[in-house]
Amino acid sequence: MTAAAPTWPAGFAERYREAGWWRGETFGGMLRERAAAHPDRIAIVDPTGGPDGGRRTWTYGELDLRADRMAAGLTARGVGAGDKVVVQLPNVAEFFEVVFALFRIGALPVFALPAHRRTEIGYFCSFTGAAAYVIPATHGGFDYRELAARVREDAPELRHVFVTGGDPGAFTALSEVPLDPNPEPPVHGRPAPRDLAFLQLSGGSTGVPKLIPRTHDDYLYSVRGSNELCGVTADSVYLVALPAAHNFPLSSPGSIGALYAGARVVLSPQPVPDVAFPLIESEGVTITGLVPPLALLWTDAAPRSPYDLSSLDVLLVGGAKFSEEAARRVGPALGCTLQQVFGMAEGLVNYTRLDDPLETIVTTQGRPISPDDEILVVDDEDREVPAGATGHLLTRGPYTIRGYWNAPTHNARSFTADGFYRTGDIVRVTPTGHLVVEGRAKDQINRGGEKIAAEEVENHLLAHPAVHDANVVAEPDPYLGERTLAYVILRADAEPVTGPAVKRFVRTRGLAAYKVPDRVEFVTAFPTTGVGKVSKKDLRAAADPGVS
Ligand code: OOB
Repeated sequence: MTAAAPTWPAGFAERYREAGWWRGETFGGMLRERAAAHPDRIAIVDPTGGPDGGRRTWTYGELDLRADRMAAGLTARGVGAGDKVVVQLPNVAEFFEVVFALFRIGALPVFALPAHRRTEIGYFCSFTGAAAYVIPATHGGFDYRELAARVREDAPELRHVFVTGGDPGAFTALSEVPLDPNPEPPVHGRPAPRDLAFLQLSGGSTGVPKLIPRTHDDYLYSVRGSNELCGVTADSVYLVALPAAHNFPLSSPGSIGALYAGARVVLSPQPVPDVAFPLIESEGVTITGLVPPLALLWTDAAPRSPYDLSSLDVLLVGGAKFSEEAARRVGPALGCTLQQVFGMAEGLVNYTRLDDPLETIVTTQGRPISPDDEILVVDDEDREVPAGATGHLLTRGPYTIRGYWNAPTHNARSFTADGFYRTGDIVRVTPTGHLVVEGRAKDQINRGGEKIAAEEVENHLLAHPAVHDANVVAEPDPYLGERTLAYVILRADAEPVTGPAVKRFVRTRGLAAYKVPDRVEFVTAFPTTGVGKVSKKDLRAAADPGVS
């Protein structure tokens, strides 16, 4: 199938609607309803977003109006239904103003992370033919205007760059986009619930990242289901500690979950205890989500912290495997319930339940949101393994995509003929239906929740004039879980080169810093399989003696 976004066959769609999973909701409509029901409740707290760097809040009514004004302004500038807009914003209130405006227009946000650089952003812009790109002026000491200038050179279709939080330089200030203080709410091109809402990024295991097409109906179901399982109500206060655009803090249950419930979203500029703990105390945060390295940091810091963390009810931990020992420390240290989450931007999300026995919470990664989430555990030949045995996780369901956006070749590999997504994760299922993640078959490094496609880094290494061949694998790291090890064979006639020089080279290629190999090891040959292919399995085993 060559359609831009493969979708659910009619029979499945009908079933998901009949079951009440898909309720015909849209993001724009959802916000409108919440704003009508409780206009004066606070929706967004941006602790440093005020004019003087102070606290700024938007009520549901304000967010709704801002989204309409922004939608009208973007429409006036020619951003229309179906256009792609690369959104690369940190945890600031404008993130929500922009994405809800795009949702209302029916334009698709392409969610980039603040860490992405020229290589990634250039690819997102050219692959999607993006009409606009939204950035902060600076963030974390980095000037995104310079990045935008470089990106624009290679992206002729990019008509607009909008800049928030500082001097826009050669571009347009985001605050200048809304022209009409009381615009007519957008009607034309209003998206239907089954339409695409946005493109999310995949962790990836291939040379170029794949884009994940999510619809209004399917995503809002995963959010509604998450709220129920995570206990999110109108009284909850969700702290966005991880980058706002990532699927975990967006929807599990995340900021969108909180807005769906009519709750309050607090944006933490950084996820570290020094920044997040004071916010937990001052804003009365009840729930948040972290990747394992940050959960370790919080667990270590909490007992010595002067801040009152007693409002925190639930800490979700996911994105990478959380060790049982670390999981056991969360409750006592933070005085809250741990909820493990094993999710993926492609869809399927598993949670331990708040009332699961502690042993289940600390030793499993949870079970699916939906009774209609189908789970298959198969061997290398796609045959189901006996109950409880370990194998490849395949899944299909009401909020798991049926294919990546514009990627028929990938799709043939990543999905079975009957529509199951090959997650690349190795799992087993306990008698209670909980999943335990035992490993990974995809060629990826999970660096503390940040996913790195080995092939992407290998391609950058191969561009170095002294490099003959390269293979990138994970090696264990006590804090991150995994870090990146690059095995490199130099050309026989090459000038000698050091590991740090190779890392510097990769850095100059303009990609996110977390993808630069942590360590480079020079070798003269790679182990091979019986048929003479490089054996990543043996390379991984050499990097981690614990792996078979
Ligand atoms: C989340 O989403 P992605 O798309 O960045 O990464 C998905 C992959 C999974 O296929 C798995 O390999 C890994 O991340 N993963 C875990 C895990 N949670 C995710 N591996 C072991 N244990 C876990 N608890 O990472 C994501 C999306 C929504 C909610 C939470 C995480």
